[in-house]
Amino acid sequence: MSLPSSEHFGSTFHWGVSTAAYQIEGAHEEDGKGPSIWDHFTHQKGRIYLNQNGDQACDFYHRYNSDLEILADLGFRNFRFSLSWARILPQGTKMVNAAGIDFYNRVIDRCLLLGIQPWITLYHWDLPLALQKKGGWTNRDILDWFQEYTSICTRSFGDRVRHWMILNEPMVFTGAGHFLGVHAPGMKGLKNFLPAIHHAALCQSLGGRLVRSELSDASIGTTFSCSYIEPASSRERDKQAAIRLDTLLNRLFVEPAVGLGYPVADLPVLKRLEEYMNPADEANLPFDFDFVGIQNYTREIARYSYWVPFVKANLIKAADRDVPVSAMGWEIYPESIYYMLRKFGQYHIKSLIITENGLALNDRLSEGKVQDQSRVDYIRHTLNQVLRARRQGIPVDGYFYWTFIDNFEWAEGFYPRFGLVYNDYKNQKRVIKDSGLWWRRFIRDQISHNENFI
Ligand code: IFM
Repeated sequence: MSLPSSEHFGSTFHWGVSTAAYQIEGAHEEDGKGPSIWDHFTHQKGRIYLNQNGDQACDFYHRYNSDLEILADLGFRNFRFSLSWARILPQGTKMVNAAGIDFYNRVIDRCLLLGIQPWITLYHWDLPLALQKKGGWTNRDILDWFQEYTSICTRSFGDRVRHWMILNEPMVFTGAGHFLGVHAPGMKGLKNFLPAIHHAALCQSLGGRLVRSELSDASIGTTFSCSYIEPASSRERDKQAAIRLDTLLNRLFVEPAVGLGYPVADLPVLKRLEEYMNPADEANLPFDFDFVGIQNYTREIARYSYWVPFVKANLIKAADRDVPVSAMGWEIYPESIYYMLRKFGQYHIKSLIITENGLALNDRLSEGKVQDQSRVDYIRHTLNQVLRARRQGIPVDGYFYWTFIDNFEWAEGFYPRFGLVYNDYKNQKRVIKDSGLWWRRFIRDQISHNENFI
């Protein structure tokens, strides 16, 4: 197949990179910032690979000026980052930290000066610890807390920021953080998972409505993790297992948002969400998003399992499947993004943006270079799949690579490197990887039409 240059996507296609506050900022207790659940969680022994934490991370808090220059130099015109709720409201509500607002004002202004559009995610997992002490996402009061926080953000930054995303991957922060307990706040079980799901689903639509009422010109989205899920065999019970996991991992949050309600029919345990629902809730779950962010990294293979409660299914590790794997242990499978675009395309959402996609490798710095040709290959294959979907009429209007710079990868610590820019954590020295140089050519100079993409 011959390949597209960036021109093939059209001049209005958004090319960008994505990041998140806790993963890059550092300065975890500087200038009045309050602690978040991730500050707390990472300081508990045994939670994170090698007991690492994001106290310093990439020190973006101090280095944003030069980092944004690198970003602009690579040719990106869109930068997705999240706001740290605890930097803005150290106790979660009431007292606003002016220094926190000031920091994000400086980041936004720097972006605009460099010709970069800021895309803000309101919540990327770092809940203020003070709110966790009141139950966090399991407490229905989060609707009020989130409303107060969102209002402060839109009023502070809405004059310059057009693109807003309400939540980052609610399935992951509710599932990993409130059911499995492997992410902050480390809660487990259905009794935490179900209320967290319902309150997150309500906040995603409530946040959308609020941003729209305060900023009439805003383009409002929210983001979903998703993976193409296939059954391990043609046996009926594996097929049904794949349907249940697809319901849980891919459909749970988007369907209430588009007005379909929770997908109870395909995953009956979700009926128990009713215990947490007030009479008006059902009507409040939908919101007419301007775009939905798709975040896809891999494909999963599902099989029936008698032993797994509620879903009666599990995922077969990529390492046990004789397929290429990333440093996260995820199968490297670029076609997944095409199937996910088709899947989300069925919901008739106005616009889909790939707000995250990328490849984690165990990159090495050698003689001042990072040679990551396999990442370039992955990106090229993936973009071909995005173009395939776009040519079939699926309204995909942007692609944000995850991530700009190597950063703190949650429970995996600093080991997996996803960045286009290598970070030497000993001295915070940045080195543009070969993949970053490739992007610069791709976006800026437009790779030749004749080059073979695959
Ligand atoms: O690093 C994360 C990000 O915070 C959310 N989406 C997936 C990425 C890679 O695991």
